[in-house]
Amino acid sequence: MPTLTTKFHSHTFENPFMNASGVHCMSIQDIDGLAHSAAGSFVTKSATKAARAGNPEPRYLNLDFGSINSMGLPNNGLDYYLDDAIRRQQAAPDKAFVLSVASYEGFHEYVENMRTIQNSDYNGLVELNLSCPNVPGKPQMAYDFEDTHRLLSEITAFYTKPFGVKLPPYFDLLHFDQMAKILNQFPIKFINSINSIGNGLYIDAKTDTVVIKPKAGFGGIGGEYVKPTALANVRAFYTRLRDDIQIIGTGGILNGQDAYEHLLCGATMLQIGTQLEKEGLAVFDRIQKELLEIMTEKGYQSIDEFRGKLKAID
Ligand code: IRO
Repeated sequence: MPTLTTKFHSHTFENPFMNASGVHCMSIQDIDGLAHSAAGSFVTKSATKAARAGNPEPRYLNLDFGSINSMGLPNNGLDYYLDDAIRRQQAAPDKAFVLSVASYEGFHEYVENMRTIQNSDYNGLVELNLSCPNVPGKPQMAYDFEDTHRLLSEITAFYTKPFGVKLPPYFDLLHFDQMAKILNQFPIKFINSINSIGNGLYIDAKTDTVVIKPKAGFGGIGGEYVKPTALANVRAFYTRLRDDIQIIGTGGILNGQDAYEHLLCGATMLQIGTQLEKEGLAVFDRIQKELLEIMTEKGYQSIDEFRGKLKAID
């Protein structure tokens, strides 16, 4: 029987699967569900300094081929997730997870939130979300290359704990080059590609209306729709980033084959968003079985044997 054991940063996980931030991780109860599930690890809902109610509803809809959301960063505030993270870390030091941090106010709140974590007892992994597409009037940080460079400079001037960045999808090879060049200058431990494809539009054919209320129906697209873009982003960064920067592959993972493809492109951990929302926690068990079947068929004993080994046509 092959193993799904995965080394990520300084931690070893039974398998690479996690939730994607935003799904099943708003409350301590949600997080407990993940902690007790078959997932190898989990990430918390992106937190802002202050608790937020988020955008007006309806703000999420499952679609035949994915999902659209404009949640608008609803969360219980950084202290809520940080206090819980510290408690979990003290109770089970070997059960690593990821604390997700965002910003509502922009640049300075990102810095302030990271300072809060630096000054806390939490010393586990942090995912800095530079790619929320759904706050009206606020652009996605990681589409501004100069600001991203400036932000990472400011943060790494004081931040000494392990962290990575959640990126939006990029669509141009030059942008992969530019962002990789920036990220390679900083002591980040990982990236997470991709966040949802921002500002898509889904129309209800019967009523000729949009399906979510915020931003006139514009929202982040996830699920099956986004897999080719997600794979391209994982692959593009895998071939451009320093070897010590690991990749969390997120986007369009519905089954074992999707997971296998993300790993083949170079991902180390794998996050599931839309399909977790649709299927619930049982998704983790199913996908692991499917991935193990594929590995068995191909004669692989471990993920390390095929990670990153996507073949090109000569
Ligand atoms: O609307 C959200 O809360 C949200 C966030 I922070 C994000 O990073 N990605 C997304 O699709 N939705």
